[in-house]
Amino acid sequence: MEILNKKVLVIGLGLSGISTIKTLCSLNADVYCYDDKEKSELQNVFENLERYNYKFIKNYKDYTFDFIVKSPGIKPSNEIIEYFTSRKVPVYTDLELAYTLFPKRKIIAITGTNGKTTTTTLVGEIFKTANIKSRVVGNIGIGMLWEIFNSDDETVNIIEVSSFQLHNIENFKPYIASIGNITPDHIDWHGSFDNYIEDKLKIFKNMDKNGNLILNIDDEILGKINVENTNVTKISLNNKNADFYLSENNFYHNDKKLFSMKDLKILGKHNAQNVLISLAICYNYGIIMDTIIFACKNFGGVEHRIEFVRDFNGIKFYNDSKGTNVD
Ligand code: UMA
Repeated sequence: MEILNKKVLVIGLGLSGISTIKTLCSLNADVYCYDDKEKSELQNVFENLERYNYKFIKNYKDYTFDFIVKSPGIKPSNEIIEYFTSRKVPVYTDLELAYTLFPKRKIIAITGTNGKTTTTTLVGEIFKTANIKSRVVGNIGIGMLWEIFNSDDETVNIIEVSSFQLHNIENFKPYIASIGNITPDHIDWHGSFDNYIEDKLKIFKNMDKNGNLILNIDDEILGKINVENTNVTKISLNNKNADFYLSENNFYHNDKKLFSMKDLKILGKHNAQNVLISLAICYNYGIIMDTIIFACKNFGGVEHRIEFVRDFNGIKFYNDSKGTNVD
């Protein structure tokens, strides 16, 4: 996309908005931004953006724009989004823009209702161990556009992707993608579970036979979907027909035993699932299995995700304060 002088409105001045503004300004777009918060509440943001040439506006109806980039969490039913959508102004999130602005960058996209942060972090660790230039970005807490703008075509972008980001994609096309599970979450945002599922499944809609989609076939929804446009690698905690599976607490690739759950520092079936997805992603990327196994065995988990705190009077306490749903 030719971005020079394009008039763009960035809505939401959080992590994603700041990263988007820096990138668009650096590409010499004509950048405007809006936030529900008042100017006085955004002083930190303005300081962060001191070096960039953009305009903060409140009276958005006085303008027209070539396109809008909204913070992922802003609902489609938001008044400003509806205002511009009804005027046929395209609305994207940073995920679509990342692909549109930098189509040659290598993208691994990881989604699922639960476990995506752990999987994304583990995949990042495996790439690091394999000495492959990579960055972990996205829903994990790192605005992706500025990171991708500052990297090169050789760097692999390992992106944690949310349903909010996927809602607004058109052409986004990862090289490898994974969906770990789909259970009800963010229903207030999507309007229904069916809409949520539809948005999650968009992750592979533009993929082709050069790519690979990793699916957890134990999941009620993912086990039933029919994917024809790209290659599929199946993972399972109990089904030996999957490409990567767990059997009697051992990890297998096809029928070759790789290592045992006991070799890992992280616990639980949910983490075994995250490991299986990571194995499949990294193997499909071409990393040698010994390196993948070495990195998995050394992985210590992610803060605030079923993180063991202490044993008190025989009761084990875990910190899962990052969880956003009942599952
Ligand atoms: N705002 C408005 N109007 C609105 C809503 C928000 O003006 O209607 C403004 C707020 O005032 C705020 C800004 O928009 O100034 C957005 O802040 P934010 O915290 O919602 O968003 P970011 O800081 O940009 O963080 C986003 C993701 N947040 C959401 O999707 C809600 C982060 O995921 C992500 O890490 C970050 O981009 C970088 O990519 C968080 C998350 O909770 C961790 N994600 C959900 C999840 O994991 O379940 C999807």
